[in-house]
Amino acid sequence: PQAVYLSDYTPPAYLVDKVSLVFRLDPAATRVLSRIEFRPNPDAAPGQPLVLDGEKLKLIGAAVAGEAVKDGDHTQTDTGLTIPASRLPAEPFVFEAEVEIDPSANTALEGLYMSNGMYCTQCEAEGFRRITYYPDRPDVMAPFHVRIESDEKVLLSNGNPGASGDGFAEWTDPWPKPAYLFALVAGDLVAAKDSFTTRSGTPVELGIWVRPGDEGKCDYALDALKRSMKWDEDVYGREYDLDVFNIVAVDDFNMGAMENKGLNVFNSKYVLASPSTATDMDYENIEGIIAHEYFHNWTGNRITCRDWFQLCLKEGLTVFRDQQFSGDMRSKPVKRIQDVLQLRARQFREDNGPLAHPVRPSSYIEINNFYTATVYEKGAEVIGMLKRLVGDDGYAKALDLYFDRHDGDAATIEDWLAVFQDATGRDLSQFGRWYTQAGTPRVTVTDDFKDGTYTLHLKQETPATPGQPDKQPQVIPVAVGLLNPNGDEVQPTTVLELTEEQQSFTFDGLSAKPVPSILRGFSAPVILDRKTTTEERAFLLAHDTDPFNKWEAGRALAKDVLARMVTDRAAPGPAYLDALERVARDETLDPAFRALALRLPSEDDMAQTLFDAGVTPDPLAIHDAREKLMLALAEHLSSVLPGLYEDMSIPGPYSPDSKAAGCRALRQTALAMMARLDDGKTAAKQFRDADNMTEQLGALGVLLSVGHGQEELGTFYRQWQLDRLVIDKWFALQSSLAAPGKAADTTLALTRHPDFDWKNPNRFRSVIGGLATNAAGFHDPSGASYELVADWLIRLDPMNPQTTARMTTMFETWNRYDADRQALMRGALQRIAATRGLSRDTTEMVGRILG
Ligand code: B3K
Ligand code: ZN
Repeated sequence: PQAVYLSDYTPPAYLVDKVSLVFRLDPAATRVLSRIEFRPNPDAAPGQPLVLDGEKLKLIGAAVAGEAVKDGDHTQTDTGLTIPASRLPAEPFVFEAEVEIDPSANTALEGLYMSNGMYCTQCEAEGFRRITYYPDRPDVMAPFHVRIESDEKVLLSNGNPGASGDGFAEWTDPWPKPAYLFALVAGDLVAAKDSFTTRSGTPVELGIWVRPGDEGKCDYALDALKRSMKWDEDVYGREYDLDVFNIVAVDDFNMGAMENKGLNVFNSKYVLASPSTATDMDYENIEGIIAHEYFHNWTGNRITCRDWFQLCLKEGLTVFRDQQFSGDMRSKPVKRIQDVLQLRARQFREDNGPLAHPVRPSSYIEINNFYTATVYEKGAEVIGMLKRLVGDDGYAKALDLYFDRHDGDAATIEDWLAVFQDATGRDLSQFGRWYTQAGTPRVTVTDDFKDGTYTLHLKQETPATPGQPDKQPQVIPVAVGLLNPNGDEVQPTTVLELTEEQQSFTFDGLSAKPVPSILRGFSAPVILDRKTTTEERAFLLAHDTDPFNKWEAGRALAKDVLARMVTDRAAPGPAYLDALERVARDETLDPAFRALALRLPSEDDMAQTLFDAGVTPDPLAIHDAREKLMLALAEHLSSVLPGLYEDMSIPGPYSPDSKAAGCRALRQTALAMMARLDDGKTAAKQFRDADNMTEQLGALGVLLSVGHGQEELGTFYRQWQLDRLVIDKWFALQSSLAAPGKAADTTLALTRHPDFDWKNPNRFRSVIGGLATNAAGFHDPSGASYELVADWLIRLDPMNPQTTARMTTMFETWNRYDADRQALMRGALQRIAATRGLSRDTTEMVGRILG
């Protein structure tokens, strides 16, 4: 397969002034009639052929300027249609085509496909070319008019509704958009409706479209949508710009959701919620994803990307915005901690392995493989750093300028940085390296104290990554505060700008050597390396005024303890246990924060931490140590836990609000520890009594993790067998919590369950992806799990390359492990690579992982 390079970018030869489409829907033979008004691009070389993308299309007929295009007038390949310049008028012209497509055969879930008998589309990144011939690239933007002809009850597309009647509906989207934002949905749907009036007084009709029977599960999503619309007005000054905003829930979907203009399409998992079927985490995800897709209306749709290398322009910024929103709706510190946990679990992991790539990559084979944690989450961190460096006012000015200057544009990262330079006067040339250099910088800190002056010596180093052996220093905002030995803050948070490879920063007039609190709020996506003592960590856990670093101190303590348990079989010492007891007892702390502080680092996180420290991680030893630490902690806290468990129970009906969810999170943490002492009795009772999914599923998970719960699994299944989303949880729980030696067999048995509908991405991810989160089970020394996963990826690939390719990342950490596991993992990957007819998506991923 051919790679595409950023450096090869050329502007489109033809621009589009208007698109009109007619869809005659039929499951196996849908006709798409297109009428496209083209005009030569004044910024491109003249006299070029018209190159249209098109895949899996049956061309019925085409015409240029009203004249049929005959054989020999054009070249048709399986990737598109080219009409030579000699056949094109020099002036604007109309291209028309009729094609036939087969949605029922579309298992890749890209383009127009069917899910549970309903028609839906997914066009980002390059799915529109499976609908009709078109210049399928984001820098070609045009208004669309769509007519859908079908007997389906509900016919939806982008923009505002137009004429409709028996068997047809028309939609007009006045806002120029790239084809990847096109959407069409048709089916037997019902809507939960509401409305929102924008701040300038324009009413917007809101609809969430679901299958009949699900309309009662849309309240939370609707509420989250209204809060998102209001927030974007209040915080970014951005109003919605159409008469309607529709969301459709779809069961078969390759990812979370899609921001199509005026018609978002969602994985039903991120829309539907009721207290008895959705967990607190589901509610939180729904809120965040509804917001994310809505915010794309300005950051992504009104201003889009010039080319797919600029993906972080819309994704990094929109993630940053949804994180801000969730922080405002819930607890800012807790949200920050959760985001950093995610960043480390997904992005640091990626950055440390063979798939490391810059936030703005410079080449790709399959763009769908670059919707990564680096583009999204590190992309958001980069914006957080920009904001820190230019200040809140600078950020606000820059964003206003961005919207003013680029509304309607397909923009680049250079445009984005220029806006910040112009609005604030700050030179951002060095900052630009955050977009082009891959790898997680390591910042090493040493300090000294003399005559009242405290000095921090900072050193940065970014490791080599694939294709990038040498790195330049980046500008790293390091937020620092200083505490007196008595616990008072003597230096409030200040941002040090580390721009050189090594730099020292001094603080004068101190009466004693302070305790530094470094990288407050996780002010940069780096690994902080500083030799320190258990006492100092316990001190910061007790006294730091920065909630992130307070949590971080506890986390570092836990990691130290766990590492020593793994490497030296050391027992957990009192410093750690006492420090956590103080957290557990501290009622001034937010329950959600306490839950996070009491939770142990994940096994995968520990594997990475040990690997970073030069130790080859043994997943079984890590699992064992973590279980032991959990037990030690439970024993140490045995007098606190029952009270905590009781205090955190909330009377009255379930409410998904963040305060209640925080109490339940702490209660769940207590329950997990108590199960180590009472053999799961409290959990079994909670399972029986639960009136909401958070507590029911929480109890079931705890039971499984202490070797019980078989009976409850049966009860749960019988109760929920008709609810797909709940049964996904039932599957995921079993593969992710199976005891290490039983994980492969358990997962194999699950794949033989009659409800294992492997063609449904959610179900496949629950079972096979669940095994990936079971670190000790996945890395079974026999290699049985690796083989099982490889078998299933090989089976899924011809059906659904995108989901298959994404899931190969289960193997991205192979180079952390011992020689035997490395050989087994590489063997599984090679077997996938050797599969005849492997998709280019999976071929690219496996090739990069093998290196
Ligand atoms: N933009 C979509 C992701 C599309 C993925 C294509 N493989 C969802 C989002 O980030 O909002
Ligand atoms: Zn997005």
